[in-house]
Amino acid sequence: MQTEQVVPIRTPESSFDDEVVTVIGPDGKVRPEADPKLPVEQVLDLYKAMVRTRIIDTQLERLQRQGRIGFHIGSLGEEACIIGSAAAMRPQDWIFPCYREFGALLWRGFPLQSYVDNMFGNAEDVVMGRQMPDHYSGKKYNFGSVSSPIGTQMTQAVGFGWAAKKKGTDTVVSVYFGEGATSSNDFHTGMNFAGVMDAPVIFLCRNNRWAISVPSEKQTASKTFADKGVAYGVPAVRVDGNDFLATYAVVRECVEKSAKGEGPFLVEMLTYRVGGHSTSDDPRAYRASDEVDSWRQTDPLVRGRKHLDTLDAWSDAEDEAFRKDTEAELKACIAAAEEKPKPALSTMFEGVYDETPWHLKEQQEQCENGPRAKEHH
Ligand SMILES: Cc1ncc(C[n+]2csc(CCOP(=O)(O)OP(=O)(O)O)c2C)c(N)n1
Repeated sequence: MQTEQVVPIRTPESSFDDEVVTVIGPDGKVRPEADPKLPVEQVLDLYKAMVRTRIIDTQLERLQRQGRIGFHIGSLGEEACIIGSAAAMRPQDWIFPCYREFGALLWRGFPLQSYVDNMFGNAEDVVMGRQMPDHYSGKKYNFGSVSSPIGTQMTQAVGFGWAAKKKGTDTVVSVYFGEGATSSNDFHTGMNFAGVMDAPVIFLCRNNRWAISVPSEKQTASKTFADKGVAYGVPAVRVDGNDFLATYAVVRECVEKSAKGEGPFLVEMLTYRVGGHSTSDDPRAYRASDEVDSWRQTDPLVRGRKHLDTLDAWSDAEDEAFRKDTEAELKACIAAAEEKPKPALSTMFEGVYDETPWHLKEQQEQCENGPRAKEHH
């Protein structure tokens, strides 16, 4: 006998199942109805930024293997969603990074030399060597600090966005995070607050399928990560994160709406972490190589290049020359960064207080005259 259902319990259906925005097809041609119709020069700039990001990632991984830097966390395979979304933000908008978005920082105009100085933690590193490599900060470029405890940047971004709104500006804030971070407390706090306060925040979820060794299907019982927006009253959308034009188009639309006070958005960008979690990780311990190989087929740079071919905008010779120039520029930055001294011991006591309190002065005195000051540190 079947019991009649009287309690209207809803099963978790998804309204997003097959809805993924794409612009560039596998043949490189665009779907005209979704194309953001950027000028060719801008399309080319986006492509070049993706290539530059890939070159830097590859070289930094080598440097870590050679023992010249201690760590790198990269964006191999995720270049399109990072560059496409960063480019969709207007200059007055703010970006709050996770830890894979050095490409977005460079897109904002942060000098490559400063980024490389951060990798070496030398005296010219913006965070004065106090952090791990890849923990940069770019206030002058409207770019928040990397905060490695998972999810914390989301509440920071929402607070910033809400303040901007209260000040009467039309500043929009974007915040990056991986799909694993949607299980953090700060995701829930941030999404809830943004939903209630209509904060102008674009939540950019890089669904790269892995949170270190945890696959995305073990991260949530929700059918998609975009579904999580619905629970908080935050409009959400899924986009092909390996398609730089689709990511640009979707995020741009969210920015324009947010700037008009039409509230927060959640964008789930579908991509894949082709490399290890960081240089400290060996993914062969937990995932099959054929999975990685199949994602290599959807490489955002290859698709981007195919698109440029349809525009007749870029030749093999130009591509090769651009790669060579970028490699040379990077090599020069690395050589310069390696020559620079480490931050002076005294800088450890700077940058927190406007006026140094007595107990720090005492510690500084002891430190500068103690045995450590005489040794290499
Ligand atoms: C609060 C906290 N818990 C655990 C960690 C260790 N940790 C560093 S990265 C990471 C996985 C994050 O995965 P995801 O959010 O999907 O981002 P992805 O690395 O894939 O870009 C974890 C668990 C941390 N940094 N902070």
